[in-house]
Amino acid sequence: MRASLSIPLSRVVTIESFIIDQEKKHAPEATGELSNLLYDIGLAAKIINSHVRMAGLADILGSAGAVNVQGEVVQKLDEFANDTMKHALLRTGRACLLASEEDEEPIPIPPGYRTGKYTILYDPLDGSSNIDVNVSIGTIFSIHRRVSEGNGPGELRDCLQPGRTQVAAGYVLYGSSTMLVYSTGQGVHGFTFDPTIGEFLLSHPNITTPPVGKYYSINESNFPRWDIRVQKIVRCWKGTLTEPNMKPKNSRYIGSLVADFHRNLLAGGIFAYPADTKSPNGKLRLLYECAPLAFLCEQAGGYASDGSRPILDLEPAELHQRSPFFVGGRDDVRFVEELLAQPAVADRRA
Ligand code: FDP
Repeated sequence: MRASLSIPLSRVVTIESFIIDQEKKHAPEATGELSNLLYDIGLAAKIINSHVRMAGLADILGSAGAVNVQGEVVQKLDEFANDTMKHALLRTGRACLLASEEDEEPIPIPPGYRTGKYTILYDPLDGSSNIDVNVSIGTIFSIHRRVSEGNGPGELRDCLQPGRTQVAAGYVLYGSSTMLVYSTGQGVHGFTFDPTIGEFLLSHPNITTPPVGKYYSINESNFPRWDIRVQKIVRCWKGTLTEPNMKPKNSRYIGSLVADFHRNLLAGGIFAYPADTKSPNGKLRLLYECAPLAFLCEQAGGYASDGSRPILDLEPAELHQRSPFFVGGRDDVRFVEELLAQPAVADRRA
């Protein structure tokens, strides 16, 4: 139920007041810059949300590159989301460099604007193949403190940091309601957008995820392309193969990472996008997708792995690097690591 429906509006906790309280409690010496950066992202989320809610009207208003009834050029939603994030983050003096899943190169601060101490990496609209069919999509973000010295332009190495050093990460889910979920390393907190007052309200404080979940989420059409050990893991989840430490699970796969991750975070489960013969390094992007969700999951008591190593410990070599990804309940992900550590031999029971 929406917080505003059960709590008097005068008593609800907005995302702004929550961030300030968290900062006062955990980092009284902080300058407030990270808090402001989170507000900037919250504002971008509201703008993207208002356009996502109009997406069904795109055919009426015209498709990408076409001219709408007002004579304006209609932008594709993912391009719009990317531009909105840039506009919200580039000119505030808080960032030294941005990186977007939609841009080949890092995005510098425009000339004449101050550079700050943070880099923000983001996927402006993840699950974009779902936009046209009215299925939930999301925005994912990851924030690091710069490692290059001084206050000049940011450098590539400011972006290429392991997930462990993130100072904050989060996502916005444009679903049946819009939610912003984030962590600055003090737990994971979820806010639901109340369109009647235009605010994100605290609805899910201190989210935790169970060590063993009831769902598994994977694109099973890739089954023939997986390593024999991944096939075995999925058979255990389905219940067609039995292992002492694994009870069968229920399958749920939307094919929209933020939505799949969010459901499993709240209800308990494991999401997997392993390597396969078509995508030998996996499909998902380490910096824009895996690392921020791994950070949130660990903060909620879960775990994320590339199959043998914690996602948060991976040292990125490239901006758009991909990684196999297993994320969810701690024991569920450890089970994957254990089975992947075994020799790749056919199981006679399978
Ligand atoms: P999409 O291709 O629709 O943009 O990383 C992108 C992503 O969606 C994720 O959101 C989603 O989890 C995954 O790819 C789905 O991939 P498959 O279609 O291969 O299952």
